[in-house]
Amino acid sequence: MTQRIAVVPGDGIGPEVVEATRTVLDAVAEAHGLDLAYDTYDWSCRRYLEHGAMMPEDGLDVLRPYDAILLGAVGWPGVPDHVSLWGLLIPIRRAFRQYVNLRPVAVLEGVASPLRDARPGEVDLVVVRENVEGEYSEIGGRLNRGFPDEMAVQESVFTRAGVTRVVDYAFALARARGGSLTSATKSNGIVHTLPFWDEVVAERAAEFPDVDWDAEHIDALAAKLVLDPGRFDVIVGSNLFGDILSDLAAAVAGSIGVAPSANLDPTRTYPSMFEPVHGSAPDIAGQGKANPIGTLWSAALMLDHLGHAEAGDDLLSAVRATVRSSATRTPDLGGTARTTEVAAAVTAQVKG
Ligand code: GGG
Repeated sequence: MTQRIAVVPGDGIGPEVVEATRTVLDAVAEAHGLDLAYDTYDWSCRRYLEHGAMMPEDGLDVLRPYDAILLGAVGWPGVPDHVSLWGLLIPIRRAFRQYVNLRPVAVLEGVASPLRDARPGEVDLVVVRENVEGEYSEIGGRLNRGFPDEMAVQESVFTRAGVTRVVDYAFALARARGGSLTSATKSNGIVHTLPFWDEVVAERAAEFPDVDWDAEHIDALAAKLVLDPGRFDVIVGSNLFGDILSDLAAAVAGSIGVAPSANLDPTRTYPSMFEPVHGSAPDIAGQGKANPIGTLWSAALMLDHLGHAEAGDDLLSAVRATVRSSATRTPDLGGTARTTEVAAAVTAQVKG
């Protein structure tokens, strides 16, 4: 049966890394006999500047029937970041109840971590970011615009259902990995929402008695991720904490250019969305230097989610082999390879 994938390349380097990934996916599909079909949508800041909206009014209805969504990057100078994000990425995450944002982090062989003790094989963790509530909330407003007493209020939203489901996902993942769980909190300073988060984590822990877990305040956790990244396995955090921690962890692993993410609806009622963690990088857009590894790794997560675990593993092995060779590393990894050359090298690995 054909599986249909909606492709939204987006802005900046998004189209470059997505095109590279599409080439590789064709090779993976051929090698594994997969029947994947793609439709591409030009929803982006360019569209916003031309039509006043990042996507058409019925954009979410267009995406709903797909089996998965592959997204590149969002954001471009001239369009405020909150406009581009709340006009495309965040509505998709929310409408399709993608309440888990899964962000694996590993030091790949050939990628130098800025930390002398973080070596390949020693850092292998997953950040589970709550993806549809928390600090990313539309509730709030601005008052007295332009006056000296101007003010802004933003409400964080933590629901029992929302915290429970993401924490359960993280505990189950830690169990499946034979690892441990760390909960990111800040319940000493944030007096309502994060003590509530802590309570729910402790309650859910009782359902997973075989999983070791602890809670760390986000400030200490950030320091420990730098000082001893190898001690972490699964980290669960609220929307904002998970976002920041996963960028930090990606930097610890050597480059945000290789970091993947999966926005998952674990119930599979709606399509899940796969995107690199990095943004649109306008400074290098159009130069052919973008690192496609984050998108390729995200595509491997997509294949796994679509039921093609072996194809996903093969793609990830091809990515690992490509990064191992200095000739096929992009400038962010200290190499000189172009985006298309990396894609060609991964394709060659896939074809074996
Ligand atoms: N690859 C998607 C992208 O452009 N992400 C940039 C970004 O700012 N994301 C914010 C978020 O994940 O909350």
